[in-house]
Amino acid sequence: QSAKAATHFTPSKEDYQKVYNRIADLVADAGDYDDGSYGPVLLRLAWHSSGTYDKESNTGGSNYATMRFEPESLHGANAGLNVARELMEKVKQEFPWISYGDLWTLAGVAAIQEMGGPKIPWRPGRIDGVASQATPDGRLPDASQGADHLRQIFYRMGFNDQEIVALSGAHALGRAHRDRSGYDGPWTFSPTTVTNDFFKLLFDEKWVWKKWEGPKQYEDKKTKSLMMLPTDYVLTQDKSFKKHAKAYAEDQDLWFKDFSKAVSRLFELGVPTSQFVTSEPWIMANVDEQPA
Ligand code: CCH
Repeated sequence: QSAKAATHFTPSKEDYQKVYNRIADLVADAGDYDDGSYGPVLLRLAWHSSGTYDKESNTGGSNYATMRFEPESLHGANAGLNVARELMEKVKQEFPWISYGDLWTLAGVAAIQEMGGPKIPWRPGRIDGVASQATPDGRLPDASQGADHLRQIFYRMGFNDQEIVALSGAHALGRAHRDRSGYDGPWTFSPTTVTNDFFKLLFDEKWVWKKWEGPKQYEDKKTKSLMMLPTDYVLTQDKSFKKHAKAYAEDQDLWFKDFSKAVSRLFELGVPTSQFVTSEPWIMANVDEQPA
């Protein structure tokens, strides 16, 4: 790789595909970690590095990967994401020419695609920034709040109600950790596969407050093994959110299509168009679509 670290190396789509493949290897090679995959925590890293965007001041977003620096790395919302950043550090060592912003968002793309989700159009061009470009704490959503808060946070990024709901379906994946957010448990029975089960379960199960010492969260009455955050449950209570959540519960293809579009945009927040190396985003190949 040393030749490729030279200043004038211009990586091609094939070079980025190699990075994607390396990330995909690591996603699958998770041993006993959580549910056997690093996919969910990598997606969360990509989302938290993008979701700081503010369209008014045009600050935040995925461009500068400022979560590498304190205090952003220590913001409460980012607890546990050191796992994902450290994992990506291995990839960075092998492919030193890629920027952290491109690496982290490409990891989000690989996580979704390799866990059976839709293709996420993606293109490189983010550049490594400096600590002073980090945004203040409080730009990411607070799970204990309601519909007004969700709108305030996501409208600030430039998303509408339909996109807020589409993005929330990511909670089909992964789990909450007591020692990270304080919440506990998975949202679905298949936390390493991208499905519309998050929406289905929201409507099909009866959700009751969990009786415990931890932060207020819901549990499914039947098995008591699943959870919903207050911000998840509100998607069934707010009239406008509910309309979209119902549609996604009934039609996984529709959700895949809308989720793909919204995530693709999410990962580009804060990146000046002029920085992208291509006007048409790329579709990266899944590992199983490539010759062995
Ligand atoms: Fe989320 N999320 N998220 N989330 N999230 C948590 C975990 C994941 C909120 C709160 C939490 C999105 C939106 C929201 C993932 C992707 C997305 C946790 C548990 C909390 C709390 C963290 C822990 O303890 O480890 C709130 C509030 C919102 C408001 O909308 C969006 C959008 C996305 C992606 C598109 C993923 C994936 C996880 C699982 C992480 C893991 O480690 O398993």
